[in-house]
Amino acid sequence: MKLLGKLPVFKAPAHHTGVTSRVGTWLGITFGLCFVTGLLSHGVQHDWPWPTRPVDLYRVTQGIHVISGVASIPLLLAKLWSVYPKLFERPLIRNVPHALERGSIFVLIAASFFELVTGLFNAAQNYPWSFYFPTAHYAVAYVAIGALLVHIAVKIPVVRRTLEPASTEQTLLSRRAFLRTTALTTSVAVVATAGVTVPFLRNISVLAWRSPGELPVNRTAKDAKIVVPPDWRLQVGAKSYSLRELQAMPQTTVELPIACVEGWSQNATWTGVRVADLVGKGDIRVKSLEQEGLYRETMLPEAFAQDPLTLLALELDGEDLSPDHGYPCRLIAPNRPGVLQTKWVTSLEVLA
Ligand SMILES: Nc1nc2c(c(=O)[nH]1)N[C@H]1C(S)=C(S)[C@@H](COP(=O)(O)O)O[C@H]1N2
Ligand SMILES: [Mo]
Repeated sequence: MKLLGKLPVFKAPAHHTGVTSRVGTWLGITFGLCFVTGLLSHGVQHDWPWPTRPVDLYRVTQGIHVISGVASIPLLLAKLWSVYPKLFERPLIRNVPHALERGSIFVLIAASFFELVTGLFNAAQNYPWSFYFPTAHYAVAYVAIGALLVHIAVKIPVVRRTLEPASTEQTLLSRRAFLRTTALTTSVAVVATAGVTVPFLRNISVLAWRSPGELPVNRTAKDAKIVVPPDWRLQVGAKSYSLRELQAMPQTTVELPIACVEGWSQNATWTGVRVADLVGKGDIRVKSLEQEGLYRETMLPEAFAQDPLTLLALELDGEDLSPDHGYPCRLIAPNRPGVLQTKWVTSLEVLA
């Protein structure tokens, strides 16, 4: 046994450090993309400066966030598989640097699993936990990326060495096979889900959690307990407008996507009154008829409020808004996350 163990040919190909390095490099890239786009998404939802153009920018960054997250799952599993024997190496701890390295790996694995699992459940609109997802997902992202940076710093010399060509033809081939399988699994995972946000993949994304065609609904009028009073009027500062009065104002039609933070996105045609025609200069507080719920009101920065594409929409795809899409009126603005496209709007208030 001892003798065989020394022969490289008999070493399981997947457990070779060359494989670990390569899969690790891919994983580093998908994790990096996921982290950066996640930070952006967090920023947009927390009043960081964010442009109104290109109109699809958030759609793209959030699409990359979810797709790179999905790709990371098979890559992480392949990576763990390739280092699996090492995780149980004895002695568990050799010295202080070794202890630190092992500790960071443990943190890295735990945090990565937490991020990928919570992210996946969130994308599937399923919240089987009691903590508030965005805060936990955001905080643990820093833990994961911190541990990853330590891990990369420690491993760079090994990665450099092992990315060089393999020693024998046979190990080379079997390692390639493992890498190819990993790449294939990752591609399948991506293609199977990316249709939620990439239009031309819609029809082949069998696992996409949103069906193609209709604009999806995240929170229905019933879930939000919306009751539109018969004498509903839109309140804008001291003024107010009935639905008929809004319909009688100059109407604008725009094509803009809803880009949900949960990853799906879809374009639609919206018709309504320009917000800039209703309010004066300044940031705007947009309130809805919803009594509770995190997205019942939002802040619309001045650059968005004054943008000619930003509407208080009365119609979706040429028909009156349905209750679920925000009847009597809803906000639609360019390059804004779905959570901030407030439905069932009841007042606009210019903030000083
Ligand atoms: N008042 C209110 N507006 C809301 C929400 C909400 O919960 N309450 N959900 C938002 C979310 S998360 C998304 S993705 C979009 C979806 O719009 P749609 O249902 O018309 O597709 O509405 C947004 N507007
Ligand atoms: Mo959303």
